[in-house]
Amino acid sequence: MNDMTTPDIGAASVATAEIPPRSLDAIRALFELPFADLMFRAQTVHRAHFDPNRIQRSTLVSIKTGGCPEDCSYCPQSARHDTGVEKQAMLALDTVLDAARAARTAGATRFCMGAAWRGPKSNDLDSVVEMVREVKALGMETCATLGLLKDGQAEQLKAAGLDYYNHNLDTAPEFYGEIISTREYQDRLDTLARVRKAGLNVCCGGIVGMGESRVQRAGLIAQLAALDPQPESVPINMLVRVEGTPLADTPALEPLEFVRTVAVARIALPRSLVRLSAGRQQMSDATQALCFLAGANSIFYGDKLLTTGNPEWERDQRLFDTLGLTPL
Ligand code: SAM
Ligand code: DTB
Ligand code: SF4
Repeated sequence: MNDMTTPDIGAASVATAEIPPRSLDAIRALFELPFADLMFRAQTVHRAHFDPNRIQRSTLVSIKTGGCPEDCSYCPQSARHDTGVEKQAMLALDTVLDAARAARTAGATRFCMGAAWRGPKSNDLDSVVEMVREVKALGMETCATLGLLKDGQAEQLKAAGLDYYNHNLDTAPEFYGEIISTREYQDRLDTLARVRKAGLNVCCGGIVGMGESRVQRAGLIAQLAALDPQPESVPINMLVRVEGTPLADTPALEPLEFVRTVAVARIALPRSLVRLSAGRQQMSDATQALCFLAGANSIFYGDKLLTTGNPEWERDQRLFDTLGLTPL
């Protein structure tokens, strides 16, 4: 028999699918929903904008590793933390192109070049420009994550054929000071504005599991959702707790709380590619499957992120086969 007091979640969700919540209160309320209701809403929004069985794949390469002057407390590449990551000079162009070809062969459509800098110096940028031009010529989408950009640098990258620039807000403004002291939240927003003004696609997300509260996770999503236009790609990273970093002993975030965060991101950023990013190697297949169900439709693909591990191509292929997922 029908229980007439049960709310019609289906109709309500479809009706609200077109008006993404942006206020902190509305985003906080999503986190508080019963899990099944949250997942249903996220799937409904996801299906309104994407094929739910297709996943985009990006491969990362660290073009310049370690020795970074910044003090990001999660990061194994900061010179201030003793993590065993060796400082390395910039990779040669040929090495980068070999990695890009291997990623293309494995099925990645986007190639993301990361550098452990506060921001690129002018001669650094000349080398990256060359890499972007050549990777683009291989027929891949190009992405770079080089830190803070000065006026004119985003335009140089755009002219070389860069498609996306990744720069994360990392966390909520209220928690940010606990994590990083060498650059301000506003510096990040300024770089994002320069990237947008140059006509580049924006890839911007954050990290969870750094000891922030649920309200602060909502605060991060609210900041991302308030970017206008919203970022085309939104990486949601689960903190990789690296020995030697100040966050190494942070208690692990419950996997289902991570899934909730992905679902809320999907609802608040309905048209963005939401990327299940760092932390997949430490996740079960079941948790990853829930993240895809929650609306994640992109991953980092390849057995390394920048300095830490990522599932091997073969494991991801098996997971895709099991779940009936195909590349986007
Ligand atoms: N140095 C540049 C910058 O910080 O903008 C670009 C590279 S930096 C490593 C890119 C992003 O990687 C950071 O913003 C952060 O979100 C993410 N990241 C770094 N270490 C991480 C970790 N241990 N776990 C999860 N994400 C991490
Ligand atoms: C992003 O949001 N996550 C990626 C990419 N953008 C550059 C980096 C994750 C790094 C994880 C730690 C490491 O491998 O050093
Ligand atoms: Fe440097 Fe980027 Fe790591 Fe911060 S996140 S220490 S800026 S490489």
